[in-house]
Amino acid sequence: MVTAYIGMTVDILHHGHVNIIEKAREYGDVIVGLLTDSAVADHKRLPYLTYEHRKKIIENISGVTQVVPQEEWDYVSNIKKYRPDYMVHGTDWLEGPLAPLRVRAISALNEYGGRLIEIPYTDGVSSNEMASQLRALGTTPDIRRKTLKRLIAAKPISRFIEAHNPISALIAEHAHVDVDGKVRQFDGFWSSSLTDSAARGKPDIEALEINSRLQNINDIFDVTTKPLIMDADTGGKIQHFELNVRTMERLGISATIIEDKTGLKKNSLFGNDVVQTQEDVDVFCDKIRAGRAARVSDDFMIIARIESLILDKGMGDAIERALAYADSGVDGIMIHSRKKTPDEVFEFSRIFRQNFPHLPLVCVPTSYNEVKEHELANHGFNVVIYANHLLRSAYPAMKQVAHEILRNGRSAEVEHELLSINEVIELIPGSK
Ligand code: SPV
Ligand code: MG
Repeated sequence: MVTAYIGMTVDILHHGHVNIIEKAREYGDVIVGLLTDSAVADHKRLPYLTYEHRKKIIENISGVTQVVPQEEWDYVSNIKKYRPDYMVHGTDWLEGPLAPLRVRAISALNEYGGRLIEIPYTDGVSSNEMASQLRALGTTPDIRRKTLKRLIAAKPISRFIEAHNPISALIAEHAHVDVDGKVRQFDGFWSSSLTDSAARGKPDIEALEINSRLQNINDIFDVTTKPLIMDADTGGKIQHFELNVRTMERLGISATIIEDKTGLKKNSLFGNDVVQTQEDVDVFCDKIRAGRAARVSDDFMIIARIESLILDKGMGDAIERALAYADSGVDGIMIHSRKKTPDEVFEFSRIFRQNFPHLPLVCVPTSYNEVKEHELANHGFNVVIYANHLLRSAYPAMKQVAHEILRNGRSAEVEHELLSINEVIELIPGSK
């Protein structure tokens, strides 16, 4: 059997894929190496569709003989494994960030006499272009909700950033930088009680009505596609939490984080400068169980946030609570700290991981902000949340402009600091 190998992601199937399959068929039986979520995750945005859904689509395309997983961005290990007689690829990798993959693929093929066939890239279709069209179409609550679990499974660490309104969420949705040929971007949004409250000029004391928080998230969802984790403070009364879990899940929120405090909640970063009471372990476990029982699908995650280190209760208390919450079936643990270094959260993770090697761990490095994401990942964290940075960056800029206008009696001096009208139009689809 003569074989021809093609590596593909097939998120949005288009005629470019069909062209390449037809070409490969001229050489042999077509093996599609379908890139897994983790093969893609480090290099570009996670595909909209799961591996299983993408597999179902591609294996039903005529001309495809076999679909196998390609677990890496690089082709070499599958070339070695399947030893195809031909490998077929578009000419888009002759230069640019994909060029090193080409060099390695050629040398792997040369080892046994496999041949590379390159065909011109189909004009007018690029996956990136398709992705922006898909963004314009939006997403569904189901697809959005599931994405957090997929990210956790696919990436060493997923990065979330606070969005307190739709325009900050649009910035978080689109921000990207190229680092070493990989596109780095935020994986999703954090709906922060602190910044949602601050944006409305209110203190972070669980005073905003949940409906106003959810309406804000709904407005964010109107114009974005990435997943969102909601800070639900203490979760409130158990019976209210059960109802709110249903609403969050239906909206397409991926996870809620509830903190083990009781009474009038104050922001954690105050620590013991204000009176804050931690919830009884058993009562909090009941809340976790009630929330889990209330949800419709297990795509929606309930994550317990431990405040022991914030309140100087010690590592022993933090671990004891973490083990109890994990035993009660929670879907993840967030350990919070207000120290300047990550030492105590690393220590927490080291001990916790001895008991629960895989339960997702979340951290919020607001005070220990020198730690790098890869260090957090190496210490067992799955999700990092930049909990307040877009709000904190917006307001100094506004204040500065307000002062300059007052000082100068006009706005000309600050014009260069402002978003141009063209940039507004670019950021907000449908403006023209
Ligand atoms: C929030 O962003 O509202 C949080 C994180 O709960 S913290 O402000 O650090 O308590
Ligand atoms: Mg909060």
